[in-house]
Amino acid sequence: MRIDVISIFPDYLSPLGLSLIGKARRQGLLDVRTHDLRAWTRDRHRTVDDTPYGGGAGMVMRPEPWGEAIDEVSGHGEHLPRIVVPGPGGVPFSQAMAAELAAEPWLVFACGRYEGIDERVYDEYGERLSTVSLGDYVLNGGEVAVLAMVEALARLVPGVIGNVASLAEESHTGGLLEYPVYTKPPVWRGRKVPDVLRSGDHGAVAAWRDQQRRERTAARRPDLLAAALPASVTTLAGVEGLALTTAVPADAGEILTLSRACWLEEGRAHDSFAIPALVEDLDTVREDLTRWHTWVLRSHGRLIGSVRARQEDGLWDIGRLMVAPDLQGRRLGRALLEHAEQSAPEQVSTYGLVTGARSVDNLRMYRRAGYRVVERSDFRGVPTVRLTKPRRR
Ligand code: JEB
Repeated sequence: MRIDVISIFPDYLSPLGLSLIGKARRQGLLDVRTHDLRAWTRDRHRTVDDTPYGGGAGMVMRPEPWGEAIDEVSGHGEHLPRIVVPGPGGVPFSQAMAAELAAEPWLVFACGRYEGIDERVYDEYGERLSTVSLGDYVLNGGEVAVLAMVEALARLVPGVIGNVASLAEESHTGGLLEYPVYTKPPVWRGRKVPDVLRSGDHGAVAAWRDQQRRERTAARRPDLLAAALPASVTTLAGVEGLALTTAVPADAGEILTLSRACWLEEGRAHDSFAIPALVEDLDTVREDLTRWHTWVLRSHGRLIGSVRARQEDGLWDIGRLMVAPDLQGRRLGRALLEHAEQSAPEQVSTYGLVTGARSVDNLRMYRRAGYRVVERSDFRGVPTVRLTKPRRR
């Protein structure tokens, strides 16, 4: 991957020669080139700034050196690099953006100073250029932001981090903060390492760490909790990169596909393919997204599960609980069910759902989750059961 950085303080970027990024450069994994913006000035004083039109404090970076610098660095090949301009008013930088940028073959970072860069430079490069903010505080220029962004994205470039397992672990945190870590000595200044971590009980360690993550997230980042996975999912092994989100219309096609795959077995078990989840069309799925609260579970972007719910008087009606056939039997369905239950509004006193009378595996799971059969019925010749569960408070 090639990274060019243009700045009036190229020395500010010297840390990019150190540690893992320095090593990756020496190994040829990263081609980082820094440039002095003043090389593209033409006057005796190598001027890059001027007073703002319309008045106001400070100075603004003139557009000409930026245009010439970006054009010369970018060349005129078939594939032009994406341009990233750090600024306090940009789109917030995130791990997702780091992953997106890490997948680019070539990036140009343009570090502004003073009050920023003449707006026409942003207009000139249109879609090729993104303004990105490191966070909600004010820096003096873009250099520190570039150091942070390059560090975050470089470690996602294959080969830059030797230890691949540490990356896998990060993608498995389920939207919660990290658990606290300890090493030797077992007692330091009278402070003991928690006994459970030295117990050798892997299950107890996993449960303790999950609990710690939840407490920390609630205390420090309550904004993350709503999207976090239920406790039962974060301790699951073997399914990585999980993200649970509210479904949007763009999810409808994948939900339809997954429904068909999941309810085919139900159709077989009941000798009927007239089951709604099997026969409905895309428009119905889309329309239902407006009538139900629907959640989708993804693993590295792949839709692997879904569930929906809506309120009917005091009842929280849960339905369309599905998990991709190759990932069933890992408690993901149970986790989605718990998530739907926890999302019920205050007034709800009972959870309810309907399933096929011959769906033995599903019925066993619902029973274990606390559901009991309250009614037997039949839908177009298919025997069904209605189950309910009182809400615990
Ligand atoms: C980035 C920059 C400045 C208004 C006030 C001050 C170029 N998260 C961030 N905070 N500040 C910056 C940033 C990022 N990314 C940032 C580039 C420049 C601040 N300034 C100073 C600009 N506008 C100039």
